[in-house]
Amino acid sequence: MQILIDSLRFLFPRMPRPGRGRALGRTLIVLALVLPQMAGAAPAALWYAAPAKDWYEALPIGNGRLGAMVFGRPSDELLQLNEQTLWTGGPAAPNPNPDAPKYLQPVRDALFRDDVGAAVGLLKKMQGPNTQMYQPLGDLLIKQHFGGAVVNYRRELDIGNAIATTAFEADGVRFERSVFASAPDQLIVVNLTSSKPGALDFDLSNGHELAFRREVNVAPNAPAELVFRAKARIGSDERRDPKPLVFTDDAVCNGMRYEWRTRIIENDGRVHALADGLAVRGASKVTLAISAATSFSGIGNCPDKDGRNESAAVDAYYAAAAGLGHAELLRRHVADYKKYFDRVELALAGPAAPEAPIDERLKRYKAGRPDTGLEQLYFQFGRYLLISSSRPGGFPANLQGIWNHLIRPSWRSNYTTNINLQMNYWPAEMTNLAEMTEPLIAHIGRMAANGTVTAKNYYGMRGWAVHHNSDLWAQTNPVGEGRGDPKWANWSLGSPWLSQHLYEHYRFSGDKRYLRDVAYPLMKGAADFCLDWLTERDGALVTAPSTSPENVYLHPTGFKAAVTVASAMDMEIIWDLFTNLIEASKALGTDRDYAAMLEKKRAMLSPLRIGRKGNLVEWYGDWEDADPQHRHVSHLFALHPGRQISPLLNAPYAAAARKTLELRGDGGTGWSKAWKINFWARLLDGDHAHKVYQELLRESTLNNLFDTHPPFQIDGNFGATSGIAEMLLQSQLNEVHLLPALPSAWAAGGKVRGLVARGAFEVGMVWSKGRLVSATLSSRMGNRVVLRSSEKIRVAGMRVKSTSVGADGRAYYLTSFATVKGKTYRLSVP
Ligand code: FUC
Repeated sequence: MQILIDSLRFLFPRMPRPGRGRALGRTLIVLALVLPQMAGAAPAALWYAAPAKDWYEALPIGNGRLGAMVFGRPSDELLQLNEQTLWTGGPAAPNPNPDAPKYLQPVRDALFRDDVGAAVGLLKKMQGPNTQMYQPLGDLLIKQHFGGAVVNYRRELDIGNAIATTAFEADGVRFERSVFASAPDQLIVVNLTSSKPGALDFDLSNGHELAFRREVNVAPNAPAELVFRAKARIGSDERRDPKPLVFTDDAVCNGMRYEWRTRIIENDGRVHALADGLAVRGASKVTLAISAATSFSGIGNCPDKDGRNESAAVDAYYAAAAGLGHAELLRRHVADYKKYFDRVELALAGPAAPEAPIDERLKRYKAGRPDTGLEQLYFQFGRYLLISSSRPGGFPANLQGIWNHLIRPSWRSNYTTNINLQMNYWPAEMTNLAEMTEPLIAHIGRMAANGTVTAKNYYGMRGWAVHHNSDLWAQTNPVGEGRGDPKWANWSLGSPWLSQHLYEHYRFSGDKRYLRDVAYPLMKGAADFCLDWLTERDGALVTAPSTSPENVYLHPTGFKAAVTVASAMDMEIIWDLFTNLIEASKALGTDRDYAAMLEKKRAMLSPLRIGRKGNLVEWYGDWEDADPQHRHVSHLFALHPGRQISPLLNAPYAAAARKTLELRGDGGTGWSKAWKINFWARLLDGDHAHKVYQELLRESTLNNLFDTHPPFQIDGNFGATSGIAEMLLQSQLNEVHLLPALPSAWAAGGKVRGLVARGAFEVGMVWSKGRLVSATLSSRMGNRVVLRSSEKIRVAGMRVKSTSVGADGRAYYLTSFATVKGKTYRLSVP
């Protein structure tokens, strides 16, 4: 028994200590029964028995700013590199379409007389330039020479330590290469070894689709290095032939410079220069350090003439890490990474596929074989991707995080704000990665600055406006260049939706200073825009023009259109912002008059309606959809990520949301499925959420576990990670709801540790046979907690009362008690 207890304690360090009575006994029995089937408490690695065939099988590493896709090819290894600030173009034009404001009233007039065709034509006249594109940095090629055939090959991505490793044997020699992107030292580090002394022979060279300059430095008394210099394209043109590169120092703002170097920092062999690279011969252990920088010096600066000296920046990164060898760089990297990653642990009981390569496991999963190990790995992989693509001081993760090898990536690999950018950050707070929202919050600040100019220049309105596309330069104008479909180009409610993230950061952290100094002023600016944007019709406040991204309706009189008045989503987003501001003003004890005015306006918003089919009405009328299974489910914003609809709050609307989802179906792009996991979890239907999760893994997941739209788009990874957290814990209604939507596939047993709830609580739970067994609650701010659970709750050392409540045909218990900041409470089920 003691051995069992010890090993359980190893797996579950926060397990109650002996002497705590019956609850401990039950927890132990449950764990003893469940553990043998656990898919593995430690996060496994993604491993493969063959090299990547293409980029979509390569493995991503990143430190927020620098990224690489590692192919793991034995004799011609390829690392495709990225740097987060490498984009085409320069500062966004403040007023590219001075004529825009004069069309707003005519658009409204046309809409109000049901002349949608005229409104669409006029809306196109209000568009501006498209955004810029995120660019690849270049390729590092490692041509390794060895004799004999490759045997015992394995490549893996260890997401517990953020290291990609490739290992194989040839001619009796074992070769190993490991790659990691260090955040503390801002370098990508590649370490190569051979088991036989002197057997490591390889050539290094660079590559890129666009022109670049190369330098090879092998001076005595200096580390050998390979230098790559180039310049990004000026415009976001989509012509097949890129504009020729211009290397000038003239006054014209003509694009971003960039440089990266591969330096040999440790080497026990010989090095010499080749015409186009470096040769290493007779080594047994070599470490390369890649440093990169662009001339980007801020969103308002021309990256060429006002850019920073990128070479000096590359040097500075090396200088800051001077003297650190591979072992120390690795130690610092792992310590930094684990500080974030180890905060959350998820272990699910249930069938785990036998130890097999991920591509093999995915194949079997697609064929219908259950694999809870894969399901829990994908959750942790989402957290891995967020830590690797969004670090404080940097920029938000774009449509591809930071990983892109194409000079014309899909949708410009930009920031798309009618769902995608927001979805990237859904898991951040809940899965204990709050720091990773800093780049988003900072960029919202930049968009607010540009968006203030856009609101004024495009509409003559106060506050700040963001349309559906943005980029590094924080562009905020409606895109489309006069040819874009208004169903995406003219969507104008980016600022209130993004403001939700500002407020959620407060709800999870309880940080009032941040709320007062950062979030509140930005949220208020977004509300000012909404107040000006709203107009009155038939006694209600409506938006006009309005769209429901990016759907199309069939008007009863026979035409198809996307532009309407007061789409449900517009009303829900504005409701959300006003509600958050009213709450924030109360929490801060300020701005009471403004809050009172918002309350009045909120009451006047065009109301949500239930339609003929029992669905939630998406448009101004209860009209049919041109594509009833459209990937966007914009009108369910109120269910998720909003908090206006819930089975625990307003069952008829929740039933309408359910009907809407049934009519929409479970299909869609990767991100669409990911959103649906969240929706079903919010409807407290874990089985349906799990079904959609299975479909995401089966139909929208690439062999490297990247989500695919298709093609690759990272939002689905993040959205699914959020959805899984929503199945285990919810708190949007200011209650900490334990296991709100546990699917039967995971009911047998499981354990989660480190999830975060609004109100600033950290939560751990153990469950078995679909019931909560025990939990821990750590209070970060000392707030009062209201727990919602399906079982009565006991709190060790406290007298608490669980009150039974019914909601939506289910029985729940509410248990409320005051908490002390910094204290952890042990909960059990009597
Ligand atoms: C929105 C979506 C598309 C795609 C793009 C990046 O426009 O409708 O499906 O995800 O963003």
